[in-house]
Amino acid sequence: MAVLEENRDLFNMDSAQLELTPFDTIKDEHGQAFKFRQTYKGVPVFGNELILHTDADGKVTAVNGYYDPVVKIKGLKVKPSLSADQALTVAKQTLKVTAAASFDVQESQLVVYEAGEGDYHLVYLVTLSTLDGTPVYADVFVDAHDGAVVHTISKLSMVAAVAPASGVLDDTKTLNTDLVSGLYYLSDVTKPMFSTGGKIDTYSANYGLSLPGTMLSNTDNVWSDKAAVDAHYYAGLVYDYYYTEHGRNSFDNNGATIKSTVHYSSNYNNAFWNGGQMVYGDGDGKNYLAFSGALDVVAHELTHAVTTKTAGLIYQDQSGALSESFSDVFGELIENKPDNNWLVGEAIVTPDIPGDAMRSLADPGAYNHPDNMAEYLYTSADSGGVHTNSGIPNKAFYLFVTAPGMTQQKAGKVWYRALTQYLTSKSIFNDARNATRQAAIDLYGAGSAEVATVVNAWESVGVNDSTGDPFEPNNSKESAYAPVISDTTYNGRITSAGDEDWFKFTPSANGNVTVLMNNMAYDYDLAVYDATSNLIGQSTNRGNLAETVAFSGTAGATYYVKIVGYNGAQSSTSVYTLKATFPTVTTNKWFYETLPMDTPHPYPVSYNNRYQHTYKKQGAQKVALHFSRFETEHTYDYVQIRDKNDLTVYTYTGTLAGFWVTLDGDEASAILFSDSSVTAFGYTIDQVAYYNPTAIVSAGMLAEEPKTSFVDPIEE
Ligand code: TI1
Ligand code: ZN
Repeated sequence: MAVLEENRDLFNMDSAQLELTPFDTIKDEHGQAFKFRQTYKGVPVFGNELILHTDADGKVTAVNGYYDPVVKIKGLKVKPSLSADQALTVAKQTLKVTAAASFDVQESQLVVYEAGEGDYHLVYLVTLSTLDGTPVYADVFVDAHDGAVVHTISKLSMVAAVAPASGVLDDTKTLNTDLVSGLYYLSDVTKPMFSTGGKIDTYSANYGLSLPGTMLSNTDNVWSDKAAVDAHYYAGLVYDYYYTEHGRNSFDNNGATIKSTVHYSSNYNNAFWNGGQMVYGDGDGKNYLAFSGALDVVAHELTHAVTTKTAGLIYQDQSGALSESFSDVFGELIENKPDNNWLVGEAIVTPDIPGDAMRSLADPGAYNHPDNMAEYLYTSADSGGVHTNSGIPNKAFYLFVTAPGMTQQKAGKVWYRALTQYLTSKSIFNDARNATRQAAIDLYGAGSAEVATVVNAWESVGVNDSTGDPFEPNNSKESAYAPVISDTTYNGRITSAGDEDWFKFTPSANGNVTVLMNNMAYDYDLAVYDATSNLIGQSTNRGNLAETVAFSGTAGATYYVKIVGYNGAQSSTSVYTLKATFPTVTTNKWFYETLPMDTPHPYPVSYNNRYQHTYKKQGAQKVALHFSRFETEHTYDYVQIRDKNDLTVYTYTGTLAGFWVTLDGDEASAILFSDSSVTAFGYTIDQVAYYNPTAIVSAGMLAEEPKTSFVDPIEE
């Protein structure tokens, strides 16, 4: 201490006595080492120690280590505002071990911690270790003044690993596993939530009833438990959907660990969310296979957790049927089959009967479930028919998502917003109608086709707005409802004796126009006028016979449809359906070309910036490349996508599923960089596309808009 005091200027130290505390000495035949910890007003400065060495004669030979002269000029208050117990609670929450029954280490110590250059905090350094659940051994630095978690350090050597495995249907997939102290666990530590400790952990109940059971583990990272493989893998896909599609970080949007237990009970024919985790039965093998074998079932269960954390729909009667419906809907959206058949659970239901399922969104009636309020089932079974009456909102969603111009992605945004921002625990179907309508207004604008489409969908299943006709006020030509979309059914009402309902539409090409009114309970009549109020045609059949007006329309002309009740015929509850069919030119102007571009397979090593593909389409507003296969050595070999100014817009590396990349401008280049070792397949660009809104559209050239992938693994 005296030597350090004498030399304190060397370290910019004011006083060795006040700033250093001896804590250890080591002696051997070569001499001694004296260890000192830096302290500030008696509080240790985390990580800062000095070691003074002497030779065997006691002569000082060296001083090494870390001492920070800056900490004392920061005026840090060393009297904590939080108690050690409060810090302990925060630390347990952070590590998600609040439920752990016992801790092998549970310590806390006040230290000064430098979070970033010159950013000092008085913190409780809390160390926790438990084997209850997945092994946890970590340091948490909790600010002793405001309780914020400044930093966490996991002290277990967790190594994220991957393993190929096959699922319930013998399909192969790649699992994320975790190597902890020599054992591999079915624990996915690769998701963004892991930065705050969130994982996907999969357990087995071993055919018993206690939950969560035991974490699945082995020493060779070989996984033969197919139900567990699928529960684990599909939970990851569901996490990814909510995270990338809706920015939702796990079911609580706060990175909560997602737990699943398979092999619950024996031959158990169901799956459920128990309030804290997912639970899967193995099925009896005849009526059901293991329930985790279907992505839509896994998504159904995890969506119950999202619902619980958001709308909180009460699990009975209409609110319960809504909960079931949201689970089914997101089950289908997450399954996201290109040719979605809207069948729920088809992968695991009655393996001997192909094409069979649990429920159908497209046709609930195929499973004896109602698809209209008129068929609503009043029952005390199944919590008020939650798995039956869900058919009504399921069908509304189906009508919405399959309407012209709608996509699964757009419909998913509307349903998600309704669930998370508008619905409440007591919500009934009518509230869901209003919630999805308002969500569509928020996302697409009050006059958008999306709003009309969603209102129509609910009307079609008999979930009517208590305010009556959804298209009011439309009592005159001037207030005619627009936009009427071709080939789309509108459900209006003549609500009083003098009520007139007006609609208008504009064909964008010459050709046949048909206006059809149907489904009336009373005698309503139909007329069509042009913009200068000339009568184009009318239909005044007797009674409730269908009315139709057909004529040859002109591109760009606006036509007005008038509906009136004959002789005062009216009803404030029964709907008529109106459908206009007219020629339209699609506005989607993506043009596809097949222009294969391949790297050599495999690509050579040290191929830096020498291999380049450029797709140029003079005058296009956007261009897009479709990579049907992409495999490079992760991190070391990568592909840059550059725009026409040679600016790198995206960088891709590793093995990626087929994806589109879209750039503004009329040129896109892919450039491969490889280092001096390890090669892989490279890539195949099998298709390209360009966007040109002024192009003349010819049939057969249009397809869906390319999807842009913004994943930039290197940036991440
Ligand atoms: S959330 C769970 C409720 C189960 C209650 C009993 C514990 C549920 O709805 N499970 C789904 C599972 C499912 C999902 C099966 C999609 C097939 C497809 C379910 O529909 N269960 C049926 C068998 C039911 O409970 O009536
Ligand atoms: Zn359910």
